[in-house]
Amino acid sequence: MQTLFVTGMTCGGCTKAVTKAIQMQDARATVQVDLATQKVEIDSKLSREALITIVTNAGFPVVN
Ligand SMILES: [Cu+2]
Repeated sequence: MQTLFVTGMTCGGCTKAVTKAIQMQDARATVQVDLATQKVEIDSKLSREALITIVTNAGFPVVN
């Protein structure tokens, strides 16, 4: 399980966009978004660096 803090997510559409962007690279990834805390928990074979790149490219800057 990897945790990213992601800015700019405001609604279910953003949640879906982040989830889909990750699942395009790893179809079996599970993604859990908490909009209130901007925390995204990801269970995936992808590296942390890859996940940060994917989420950032989807339009949501990653804090750490
Ligand atoms: Cu949204």
